[in-house]
Amino acid sequence: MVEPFKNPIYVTRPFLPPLKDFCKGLEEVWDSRWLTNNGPVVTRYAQELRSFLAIDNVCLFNNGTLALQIGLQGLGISGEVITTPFSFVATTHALYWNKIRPVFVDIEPDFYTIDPEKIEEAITPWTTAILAVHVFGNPCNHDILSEIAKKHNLRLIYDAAHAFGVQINGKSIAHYGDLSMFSFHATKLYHSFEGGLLTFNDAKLTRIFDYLKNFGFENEVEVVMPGTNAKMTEVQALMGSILLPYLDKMIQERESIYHLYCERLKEVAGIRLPIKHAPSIQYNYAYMPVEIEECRFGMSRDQLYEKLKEYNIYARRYFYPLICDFPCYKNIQVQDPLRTARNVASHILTLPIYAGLSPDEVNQICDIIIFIQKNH
Ligand code: T4K
Repeated sequence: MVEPFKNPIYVTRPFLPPLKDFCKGLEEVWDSRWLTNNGPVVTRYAQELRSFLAIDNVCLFNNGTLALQIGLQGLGISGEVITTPFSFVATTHALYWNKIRPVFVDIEPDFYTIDPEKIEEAITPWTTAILAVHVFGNPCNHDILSEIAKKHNLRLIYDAAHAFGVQINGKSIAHYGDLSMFSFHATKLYHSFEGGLLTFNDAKLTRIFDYLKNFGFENEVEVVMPGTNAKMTEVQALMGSILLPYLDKMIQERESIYHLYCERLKEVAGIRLPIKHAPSIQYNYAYMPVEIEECRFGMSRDQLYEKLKEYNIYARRYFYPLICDFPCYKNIQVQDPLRTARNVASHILTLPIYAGLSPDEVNQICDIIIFIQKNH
């Protein structure tokens, strides 16, 4: 017999710094009375991110969705963009808000990132870019994607919402493609309450993004483009800045949770664990996705998901349904049968993982999963 958790165990919980450190930082904000509109904390935080990522061009936003929307607009993307349906809906919303038609293609089965083999057949005269997602922090196959993008003169944009802290051969994933967007939402491994970051190599884009996120203001009396309001606040930047030195520790904690899950669940029939990354990839352990194979596990993913709630465990089915199946996108014609994406979306379950989840709790979650299976 296994006991349910007394308190709910969610798929994630935000990491928080010591409250006194945050309050100390707030004193500076209080003293300056500068709360938003590119204040001193945001400016300093942008500089910290530049050195942390070893990249010259960064632009901060109040959330990842607006960062991506503005990124696409600033790059002048239009027409059709090839993207993945296996993502959070914001990936496609950012296209839609730019009046761009999403062209959904399949994902590959091991890391759930866009399948490069499906891209060329989806290119039309209207295609202007590829919007790929480093889903769960798994890096896309950049070498092949950039080759295709170059060959067809397309922009390569990464939704890197999940990938902060990921490195390839010691270099941040922020360096890849024409543009990357990171989300600093509270549910991410690293956060600024809410927040978004664009990283890019073309320095000329900085001015455009700065206009677009601040109503297009050049100065008090000139508006040079119809921008919106997407600025990060001082308090958001303060949280981001205080948390940056904790990033390695947060990743290490998640890494041990991840390995503990793998160790405990490897013998359980019908649970497919994540595939190991190549040694060149320093992964961030952003999510703990497993696939539940009904015939071997003995119950469906949805049955397990519901049953876990009885034990106070709130796993999530990221990303089900596929974006193209939401009513607002159902009218878009999809040529690709999306076999892998459909299969993954109906089997995926993301288990709780966050800094602060104790080994005892992970063991209890695994005991409960095994118990549910045996007693079904
Ligand atoms: N692209 C991709 C690939 C993304 O995944 C996302 C966001 C974006 C773009 C857009 O970036 P942002 O504009 O959000 O910066 C959550 C997040 O809201 C969303 O940011 C994230 N992806 C998505 C994958 O997950 P929900 O609807 O699942 O969140 P919610 O409120 O159900 O939270 C999940 C669990 O986290 C809760 O059960 C409890 C826990 N939680 C949540 C919050 C907000 C806390 O413990 N504390 C909290 O403050 O979307």
